[in-house]
Amino acid sequence: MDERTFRERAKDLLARHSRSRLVQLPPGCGLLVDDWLPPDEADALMGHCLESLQWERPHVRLFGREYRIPRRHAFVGDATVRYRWSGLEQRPEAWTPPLAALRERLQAAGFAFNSILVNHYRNGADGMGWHADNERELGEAPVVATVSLGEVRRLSFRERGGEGREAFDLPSGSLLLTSGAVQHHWQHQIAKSRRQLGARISLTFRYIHSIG
Ligand SMILES: [Mn+2]
Repeated sequence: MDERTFRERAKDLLARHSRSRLVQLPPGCGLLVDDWLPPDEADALMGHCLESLQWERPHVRLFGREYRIPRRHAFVGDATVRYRWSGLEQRPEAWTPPLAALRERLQAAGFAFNSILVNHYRNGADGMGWHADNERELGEAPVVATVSLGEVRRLSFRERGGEGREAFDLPSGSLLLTSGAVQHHWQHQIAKSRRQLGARISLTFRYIHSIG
């Protein structure tokens, strides 16, 4: 999706949510909606994900080294989608009704997705290092939607080859949408923390194209 279309659709959402703001990640941008889900709905969805999804902690290859990811993850999507990352090829598990309903809502706002990469950060010792969501199967300008549940964690951004730094504390029930240019020009991470932190789940909606 091009930047102009993203901004137009983001503006529609901005007008409908009082606790929302546009954030600049030049030349891209993001839309942060703090109250996308009411608290009780966010809690119920977190319980649903913990009970229903097939959680794994796979070993991945990164920079020639094999290690076990410091978090749990699950992958949900349309049956034909395949996700390749860090030497793995993953088949999705099927949409559950609550997750399908969440996708419908994003779709109604003009953002199409066919899968969710779900991460479970069990406590402050879990995290994710610097990276961009720029795998080839995400296409040229991938919009990513992140719905956060549970503990507030800080998502940090750093500009590639530049001085830009941004960070957002993502509350339970919030939605962060990032435009395609963000993945080209910025990296992001969930830093580990020495503080006592409860569990957080992030639902990261993507559109994965099939590549021959
Ligand atoms: Mn990511």
